[in-house]
Amino acid sequence: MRNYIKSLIDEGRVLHFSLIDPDKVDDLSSLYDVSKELYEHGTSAFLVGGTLGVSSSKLDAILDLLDDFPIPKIIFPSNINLISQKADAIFFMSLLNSDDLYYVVGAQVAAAPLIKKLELETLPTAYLIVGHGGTAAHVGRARVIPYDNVDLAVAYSLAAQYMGMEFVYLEAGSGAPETVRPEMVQIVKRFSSVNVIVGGGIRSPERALELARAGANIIVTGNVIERDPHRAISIIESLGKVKVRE
Ligand code: 1GP
Repeated sequence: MRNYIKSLIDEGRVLHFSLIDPDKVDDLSSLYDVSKELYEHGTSAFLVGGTLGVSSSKLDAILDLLDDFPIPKIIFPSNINLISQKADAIFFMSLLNSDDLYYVVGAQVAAAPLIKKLELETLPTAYLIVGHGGTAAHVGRARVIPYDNVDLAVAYSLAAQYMGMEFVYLEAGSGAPETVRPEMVQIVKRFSSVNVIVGGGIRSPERALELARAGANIIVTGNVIERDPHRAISIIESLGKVKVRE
């Protein structure tokens, strides 16, 4: 999975990942139809996860449903209950700006033996909560990085890089009224060599493009898929046309 993602990034593409929150899915057949559209329009992977109320049986049901589409299914975990053999990989994330050691390393230690047993591929990721932060910031006891504090974002990203993490996820929080700012993405990319994932509050192709042009490698959208799938598709199509630097 790591190689698949890296090869797409190396081709100079900006990827779109579709986030499905199992807790927000009421109708599996309409999720199937939307997922098919997202796949056919070029989303590069499905992320499955959510902060509140996700049962492992619902997680498995969603992963089963997505199995029809030959792109990666990656777990986006909020806690140790979100582990499944049905996924292709898991973001093995540390919430680096949490004040609670559980979210920095405790959950990871608790989860590691099961991940080993299931031979689930891990994608080493620093999860950094920025700005609004939403439910993830509250539950994860994050000391959020202000939207305009690029120095802090760079410091955390470099720390992540030096600890061997390959991805930094700049998260404004699901449904955030303001996304991570392109300026922050640009400076993080200038001063570190991590792959940058950006999510939280991205609802328009214009904003997605600004973030892509600033250097984001992966754009994640969740809410817009549930609320306006056609808009999500227009985001995917816009990103598909981006030609990246270097
Ligand atoms: C949340 O970054 C993701 O963890 C996606 O956010 O639901 O606002 O797209 P949205």
